[in-house]
Amino acid sequence: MVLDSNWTGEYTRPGPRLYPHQWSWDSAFIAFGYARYDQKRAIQELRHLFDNQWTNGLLPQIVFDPHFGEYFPGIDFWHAECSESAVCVYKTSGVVQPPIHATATLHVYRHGVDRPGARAFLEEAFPRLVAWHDYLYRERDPENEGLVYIRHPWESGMDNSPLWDAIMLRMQLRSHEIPAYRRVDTHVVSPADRPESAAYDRFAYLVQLFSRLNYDEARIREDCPFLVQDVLFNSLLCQGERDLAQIAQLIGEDPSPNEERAGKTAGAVNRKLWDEEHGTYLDFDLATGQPIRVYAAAGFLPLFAGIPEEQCARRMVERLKTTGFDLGGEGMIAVPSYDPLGFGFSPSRYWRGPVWINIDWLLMRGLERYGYEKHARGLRESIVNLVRDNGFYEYFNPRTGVGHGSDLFSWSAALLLDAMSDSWW
Ligand code: 9WN
Repeated sequence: MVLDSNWTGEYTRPGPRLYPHQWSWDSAFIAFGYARYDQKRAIQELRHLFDNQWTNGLLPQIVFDPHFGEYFPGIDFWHAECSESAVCVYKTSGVVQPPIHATATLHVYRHGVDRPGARAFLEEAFPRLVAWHDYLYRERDPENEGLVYIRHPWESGMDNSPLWDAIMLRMQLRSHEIPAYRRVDTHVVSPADRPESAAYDRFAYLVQLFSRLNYDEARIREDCPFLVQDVLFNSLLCQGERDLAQIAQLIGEDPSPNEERAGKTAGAVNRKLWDEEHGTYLDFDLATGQPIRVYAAAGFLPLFAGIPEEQCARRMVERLKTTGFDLGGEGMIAVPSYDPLGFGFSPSRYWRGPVWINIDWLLMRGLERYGYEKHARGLRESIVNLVRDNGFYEYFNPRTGVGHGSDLFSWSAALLLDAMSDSWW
């Protein structure tokens, strides 16, 4: 019902009023849900995104729908036409989101009832996915480490997380550097749920910087104050490469380049991002050359990609149980996006602590992958109960379950459908 009401005929809106355009990782999460009951739509959803890929392989965070104007920043703020690579009628933003698309594509194939149709889509999607991952490794991994960087909080998908606070604080803007803009989000939902205006000033500043530099990645890399090797982004890329290798095999292509890249990224995540002291993974700030010592739920998501050794996975589960995340305990309804005992936690403000269904779903599948059946089952029940009792909200207070942000949020519905089905691995 939620997915049907957000379906536009070409793609699914993440939320009816707050997010009327197409968002990249939302579409992938949504495809996991459609894969269970409407293969045609799952394919259309991903195809519409791939059709707006830049010629350099960048898969945009947003594909704008000209029928809906009310969103900041809209098409005109991005100036994607400044990039030589954005030939796609210039209707996209100029940043990306976490690369979970290969995993979604393989999932759609696995659950496809129309087998020839499902296979044909694999063939169609394969070059798009290869171009997307090639772009990331080519443009975002200049030292060839196997780790790619993000250059805007929006690229993490966890836009207002305490993970970014130190970088945001460092960005001392002068008034003439803050672009003129008018937010729409705070007129649609409560401003108390959304990022503060100082965060939006910085979000907008970064967008203006990218368009001023014509989206030239080499120049952006020199000037951008936000360059982060993010745990979640790289974990999803690693799993994406594993799945791309599977797709290659299914359509008779050589899987070895993707297997190698997956191995290289997994190795680099373990070497550079593992925090031995706290038994979790940490983002790395390329501007300071230091780890970002902020403990968010995303630090546990290498489990989803099978990255940690068994022994590290055990430590992570211990840590999830004994910190404010309270896995399997009575204190939290589900695992919050940020440690409730961490500095700057908020139970209701966007990405600063509420439960997000996508994060808990990734964690659930990760726990399942490592054989932590009881915890995976507990998390599955939490996801189902949370949505059943409180509605299809974008995020939820981890103590009370009260919903926040957009109502009728598409990925909460889509991932609920997937969570209710069998184990994956
Ligand atoms: C900016 C659409 C998107 C999600 C992100 C979430 C939120 C946008 C915003 O909504 O971000 O991309 O305007 O706040 O943080 O993960 O993809 O649902």
